[in-house]
This record gives sequence, structure tokens and C-alpha cells, in this order.
Amino acid sequence: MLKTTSVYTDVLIHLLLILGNVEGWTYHWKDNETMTWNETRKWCLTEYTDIVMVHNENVTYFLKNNLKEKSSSPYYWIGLRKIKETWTWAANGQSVNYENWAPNEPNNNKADENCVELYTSTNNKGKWNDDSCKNKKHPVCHKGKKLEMKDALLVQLV
Ligand SMILES: *[C@@H]1O[C@H](CO)[C@@H](O)[C@H](O)[C@H]1NC(C)=O
Ligand SMILES: *[C@@H]1O[C@H](CO)[C@@H](O)[C@H](O)[C@H]1NC(C)=O
Ligand SMILES: *[C@@H]1O[C@H](CO)[C@@H](O)[C@H](O)[C@H]1NC(C)=O
Ligand SMILES: [Ca+2]
Repeated sequence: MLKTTSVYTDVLIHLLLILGNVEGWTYHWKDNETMTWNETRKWCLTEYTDIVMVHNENVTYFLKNNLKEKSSSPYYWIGLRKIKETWTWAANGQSVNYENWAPNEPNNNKADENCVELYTSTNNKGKWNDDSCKNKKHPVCHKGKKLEMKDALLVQLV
């Protein structure tokens, strides 16, 4: 009985992670492929809703806890890039108000850093860095479908 319960709990936790969501958005990424920022956006628009918007601490918290921890590049692209010197979210065209830069970033190295990655290293997990849009990193998308926790439970019972 104890064993069954623990397996059940395990499966449940796993499902909740897969279907994990923040305010109705679900998050989707690839750990085994890398793309430029433009390719990432294209892939997200095709497969999901858009390249991920990290517009508050709850999204940061979710990504910090679910993306794969890495000790070095490549990390993950997020949906923020510079348009006419303003950091702008691709998904809604709005400029940033919540920001979560790593120390000494954005530094616009070589005057060619117009896209933003999210670090998943131990020291800077969840922090942002501006980088060249041409570099290849893992994509993170979001999907706008409303998904409540009770729906996650329903899926498991089916
Ligand atoms: C990455 O993983 C996905 C899901 O497991 C798989 O469908 C895809 O073929 C993999 N891609 C590569 C390049 O290995
Ligand atoms: C990305 O796409 C935009 C708009 O389609 C284009 O203006 C820009 O040059 C592209 N950037 C790179 C690095 O390919
Ligand atoms: C983060 O989530 C908590 C709990 O759901 C909520 O109370 C809070 O308003 C959220 N914060 C933001 C900035 O949306
Ligand atoms: Ca930088």
C-alpha cells in the first residue's frame, strides 16, 4: 500500500511538472537542440504560442526550477530583444518593466548583443544576459492555453 501510494505520488508530481503552468501559461523547451534567436521564435510560433515571456518573478521561479541546470553555454533563449535601443518582449511588443539581469549585464559586448538568454548555471540561475542573436541556444516557448491544476489531475485519471 505504501509503495503504491509512493509510485502514485511520483507519477502525479511528474505530471504536474510536465503540465506545470504559471497563470494559465504552459512552458515548453528543448534540451537536445539549439537554434539562433530568430529560429527559436519561428519554432515557438509554429509549435506553441510564442517565445517565452518572463514578465514576473513567478515565471522566473518556474523556469529556475524546471529547466536543466547547466554549467556552461549554451543556455536558453527567452523572448526579449532590443528594438531601437529598447528591450522589448516579442510576444506582446511591450517594453520590459520586470528585469532580472545577471551582474554587469546587459553589457552589449562587441556592440552586438541584442537578444537575451536565461542562465541556468548554479550561480546565476534564472538571471539574464544579452548575447548575439546569431548564437545557438536551447529554445523556450510558452503556450497560452488556460490549464488549471484540476485539469492536470483529470488527465492523470483518464
Ligand atoms: C530531441 O528529443 C525529441 C523528443 O525526445 C525528439 O523527438 C527529437 O528527435 C530529438 N532531436 C534530436 C536532434 O535528437
Ligand atoms: C532576425 O529576423 C529579423 C526580422 O525578420 C531580421 O530583421 C534580422 O536581421 C534577423 N536577425 C538575424 C541575426 O538573422
Ligand atoms: C505570483 O504567484 C502568486 C501565487 O499564485 C500570486 O499571489 C502573485 O500575485 C504572483 N505574482 C505576480 C507578480 O504575478
Ligand atoms: Ca552580455
